[in-house]
Amino acid sequence: MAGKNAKHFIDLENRYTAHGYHPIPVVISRAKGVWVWDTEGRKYLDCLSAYSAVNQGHLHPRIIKAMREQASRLTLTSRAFHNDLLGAFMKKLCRVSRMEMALPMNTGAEAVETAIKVARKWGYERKGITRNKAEIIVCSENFHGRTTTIVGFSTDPDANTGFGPFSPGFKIIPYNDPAALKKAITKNTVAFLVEPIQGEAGVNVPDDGYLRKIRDICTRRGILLIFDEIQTGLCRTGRMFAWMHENAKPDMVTIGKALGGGVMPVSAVVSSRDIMSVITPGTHGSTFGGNPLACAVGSASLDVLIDEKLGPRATRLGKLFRKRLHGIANEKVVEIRGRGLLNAIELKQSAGTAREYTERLMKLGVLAKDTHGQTIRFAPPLVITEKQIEWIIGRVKKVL
Ligand code: IF1
Repeated sequence: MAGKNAKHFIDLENRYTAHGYHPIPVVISRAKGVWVWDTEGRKYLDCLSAYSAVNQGHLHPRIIKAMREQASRLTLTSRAFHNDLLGAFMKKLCRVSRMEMALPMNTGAEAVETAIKVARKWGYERKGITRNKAEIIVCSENFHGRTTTIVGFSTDPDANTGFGPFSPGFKIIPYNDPAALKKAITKNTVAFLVEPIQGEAGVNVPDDGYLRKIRDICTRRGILLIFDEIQTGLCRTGRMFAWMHENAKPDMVTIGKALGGGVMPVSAVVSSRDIMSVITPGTHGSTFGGNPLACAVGSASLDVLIDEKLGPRATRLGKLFRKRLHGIANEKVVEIRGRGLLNAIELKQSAGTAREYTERLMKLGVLAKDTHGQTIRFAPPLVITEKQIEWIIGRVKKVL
């Protein structure tokens, strides 16, 4: 268990902070690269990366430098005025995502809410769908954020019990089932919103070809394909975006987490000019969306991913990680799955809960997070080295 010093911080947090989480009992006070240190100086390798928001590693020097310099010049104007960074940052984001136009927001949930609004408005204005009848298809076991509209179409009771009433206009189909998508489309369908890999559901990797198939169905039926790449994007699965593995270019992408370089919330929706043209002055906005500090940090975050080739690195080291996990898997392991450096081990019920394993890993200096009972997710910063992968494997072997 955490020492007395840690206990002080944990008690204080528990007393004054709403209990939305059941954190691993570690109190982090410093971080650098793949490493974090607790209040008593113990060192851990971060295998969560703040749920893939720290792909570039903690306190990346280029990102911190960009933040410091911009913070000494200009941090916030609101979009009631122009600023000298937003256009260039949006152009860079469009280039890396192979899209034409972007809309800057702050958190992932805001980006998803924005995508929902744009898709609906596009449906009414471009497809002639009856007002307030727009339908968006989503998948069971989805995770797209915590706002009431989004949790309204969650299939996780923990995420939505007690938060109703919810927004209508969402239809739920099974993940990884193209036929189910075909059947669910009606004359009022405007979009299919889906994660290329379901993160929270336990790193659900769909069959090869799934992204390509749903792209073709959406094209044929004239509905928008929206990939939520807030967790899978920005090199985490080996490509800049997961859709690129199958060249299944969507109509819209939500981006967040590592776009903020592990420093601050930066998110965005990217799409075509035609689709984005439904947004006109006064129809959408955000106090902090596109703020100069976020643009400086976001731009440096993209530069680091590209210049340090973190996509190919995630592919290479992800393959090594899964190969080593297969090498140490025993009768307790049901499945090892993942892509790039988004990986997970699923344990048998009889092996005990994933949470118990994460607490044992913590004692050995590895911080990983369980998801949905029996799965441990491993998503270290993409700057991790081979030697550090071997170090993690040695400790996973010990707890297995
Ligand atoms: C929590 C999960 C991960 C996301 C996808 C949108 C968002 C997320 C695919 C919303 C955020 C975070 C939220 C955090 C835990 C974490 C998480 F376990 F909740 F599902 F990563 F898998 N789309 N995921 O993964 O982005 O508004 O948080 O910036 O809420 O517990 P956000």
